[in-house]
Amino acid sequence: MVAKKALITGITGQDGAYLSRLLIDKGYEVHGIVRRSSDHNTARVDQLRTDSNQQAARLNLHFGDLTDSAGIMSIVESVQPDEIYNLGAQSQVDISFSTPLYTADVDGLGTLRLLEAVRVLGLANTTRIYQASTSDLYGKGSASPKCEQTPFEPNSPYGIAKLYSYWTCVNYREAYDMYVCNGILFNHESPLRGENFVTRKISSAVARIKLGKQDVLQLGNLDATRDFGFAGDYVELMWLMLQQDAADDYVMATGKLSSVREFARAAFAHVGIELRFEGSGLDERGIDAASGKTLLTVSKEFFRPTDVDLLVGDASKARQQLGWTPSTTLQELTAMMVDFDLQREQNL
Ligand code: NAP
Ligand code: G4F
Repeated sequence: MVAKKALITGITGQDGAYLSRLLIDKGYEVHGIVRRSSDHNTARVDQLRTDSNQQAARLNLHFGDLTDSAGIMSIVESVQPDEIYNLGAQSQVDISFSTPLYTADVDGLGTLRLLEAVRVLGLANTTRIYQASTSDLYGKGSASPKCEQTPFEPNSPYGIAKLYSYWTCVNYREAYDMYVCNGILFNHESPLRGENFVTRKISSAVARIKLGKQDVLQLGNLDATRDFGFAGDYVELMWLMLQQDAADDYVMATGKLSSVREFARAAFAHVGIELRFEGSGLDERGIDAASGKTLLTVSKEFFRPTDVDLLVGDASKARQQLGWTPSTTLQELTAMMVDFDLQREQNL
């Protein structure tokens, strides 16, 4: 049987790494777009290239960038993919406030470039497309939990750029009958999460503090509340979405809430440190109940001009129509991340 071909933008990111492993295990020929960089940026998929010859033979990397229409067109033409997973993005919400134009170019127009490449190359009826949409689309809306019908009210340059992509995908599905799906993903984390995102910032700091390599962890909005899942569970649903009779949009979420403060408390607890919170606002501190030492402080530097206070999702549609449920609990996820960082720090 001829192997299916998948093209992944953002293959060097957290989700790209989990998804490429999943697809290779399913027998796919995987192609990934890698940004040109002055240094090595494929660390998250390097293991796939050395695990076994069979896996390495199924992984093909191409230099490209979502801001470069001609390059994207040329890669799509040469690969002729059965499935495209558009994971590439400037994905940091806080950074989008300082780079709004770049974020709009990559996260908004980048999707249009990909869809146009598929359409212009005559692949509209053969190539299925997954778009990495986001719970950040809901922004400041107060309805909770959020489902596919909940109105979008994005309040960051990132969320607004992703909103353009969301509707572009819906429009290409309706106008050109293309198989295009939006996965509206709530926060999903893992040991491969970038260290600028709050959960990994916490897990890596907890490991360093436990090992005596760092004194204090500085965070921003401790009250922010998120629906944290495990990235390894979420990539399975991305694939499932492209295997249906008809394209549709789905929320992916655990339905459970945790504040940043609670996540930090659980991460410290995992290494045997009981954190007691005192004070409020910028004066709030997390204190080691045993030693009385301050291990966590709040800094203005990590607050955003506008933030999303609470995000929790209702993934009933994915559960009922695709049989998908996330299997990893928040406690397991926290333990997995902290243990990974402890081991990494010990080996440094
Ligand atoms: P990530 O770890 O930040 O990875 C982003 C990927 O996009 C990286 O491979 C990055 O390349 C690539 N990229 C950045 N700019 C690019 C450009 N101009 N052209 C081509 N590629 C570019 O993000 P993730 O957590 O895996 O998320 C994957 C996707 O899901 C993103 O679109 C994100 O916005 C979306 N999403 C994520 C979550 C979440 O909680 N993780 C939730 C909802 C939606 P480099 O490695 O070179 O930087
Ligand atoms: O980890 P975060 O940066 O994730 P955020 O903003 O929710 O975005 C992530 O999830 C989205 C899905 O909703 C994705 F679309 C997006 O690509 C990305 O993967 O921040 C989570 C919360 C925020 O409210 C932030 O203000 O944590 C709060 N926070 C508190 N202190 C912090 C910090 N965030 C970061 N990054 N760093 C801090 O020190």
